[in-house]
Amino acid sequence: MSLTKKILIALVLGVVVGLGLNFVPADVFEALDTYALTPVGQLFLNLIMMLVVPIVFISIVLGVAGLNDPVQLGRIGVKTIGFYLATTAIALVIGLSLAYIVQPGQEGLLEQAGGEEEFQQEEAPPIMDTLLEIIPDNPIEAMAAGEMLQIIAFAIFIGIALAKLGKKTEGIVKLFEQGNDIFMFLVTLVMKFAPYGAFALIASALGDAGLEALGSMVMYIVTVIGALLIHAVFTYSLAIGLIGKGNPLSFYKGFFPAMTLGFSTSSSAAALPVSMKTAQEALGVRKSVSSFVQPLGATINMDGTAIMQAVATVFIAQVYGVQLGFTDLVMVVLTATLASIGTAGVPGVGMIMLAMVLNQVGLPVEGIALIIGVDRLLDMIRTSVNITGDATCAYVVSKSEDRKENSADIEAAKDSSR
Ligand code: DAS
Repeated sequence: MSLTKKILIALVLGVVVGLGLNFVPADVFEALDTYALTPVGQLFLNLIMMLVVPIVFISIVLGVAGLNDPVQLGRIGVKTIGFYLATTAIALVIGLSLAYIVQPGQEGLLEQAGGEEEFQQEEAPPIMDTLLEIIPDNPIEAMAAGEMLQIIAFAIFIGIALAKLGKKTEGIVKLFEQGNDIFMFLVTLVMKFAPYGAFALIASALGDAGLEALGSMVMYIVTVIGALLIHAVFTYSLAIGLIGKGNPLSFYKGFFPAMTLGFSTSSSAAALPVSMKTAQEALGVRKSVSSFVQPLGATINMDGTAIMQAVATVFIAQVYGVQLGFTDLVMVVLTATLASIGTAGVPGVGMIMLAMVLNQVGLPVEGIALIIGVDRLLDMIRTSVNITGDATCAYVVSKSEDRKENSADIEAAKDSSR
């Protein structure tokens, strides 16, 4: 049986068992969760997180070194950032529009939902600090701390040096190529454990969410999932079909194993090794493009998260009876887009950024207590959308580079025949 089928079965079993755990005594669930589900889930998460920093560093170094033409790196960079900003803005508009159409929040819901879980507000870094700190003053410390943007920046510099130094450093390039083979092998090895890890993570999350929380939040959950599906199906399919000139169905079929990993781990960073391997092997994305676009996207591009923030902001405003004006909505779009740039793709980061967005439009951060109980479930789905957006960008940019190369070859052939 294929790994994808095993993960799918694990996901279904995880949902069934997770919902079933809502009907066992709380102390039985606690014991099961503490001694079985959480350890297995955390072990799996640690195994893949262990590979993230070396894979991101090595693949970007090789990706940039392979672009022996810095102009090409610049062109890919501009296309990538432009695509990410455009799709995040579209995601926010979809989220805001659906929230206004469905009107999921109603006054007085705060008491019903209980909102018993206290939300510990953490500050996401101010955007200017993030942009200034992209260049690490200590790259080894950046790697130890998992500062993804700093690791990406350092890897780009190393890649440019290797591209420029050419034969002088071909031994180092060989070393990085062998390092890449090592870590790609380890990804395959760790993924054999994925069905067990996925089952444990989902059963634990659903068992913990509690059916009563799910019940009172049903309109909020439906609105978020609806907006995620609209964005994933329409926006990405249009980009794949119209810009990438590809077949959206084969794209989704090929990328599905990575989507299930994003779903079960709720972490773009943890899913990154598999996302890149899948994009390169199943979608035919150029290694040099995938190695640059996807790690960058795992950090700065989170369309699924932007959708949750848009719906949550409107939902909380409705529950508190606050009317959001047009300027408020523009602030939501700006803040949510910028907020996602500074935070890495790890479980629950969307909640941290939501606090920033609520602050920006003057809504009480306490409103987050309403939705925190169901956030883990929605985090799974929106992370899957986040990494699909990154892969879509890599696919579209890679295909445009192919077309550019083909037309250059045709021009060259015409010149030589003249
Ligand atoms: N879990 C985050 C990610 O890894 C998304 C989120 O928290 O919204 O993409």
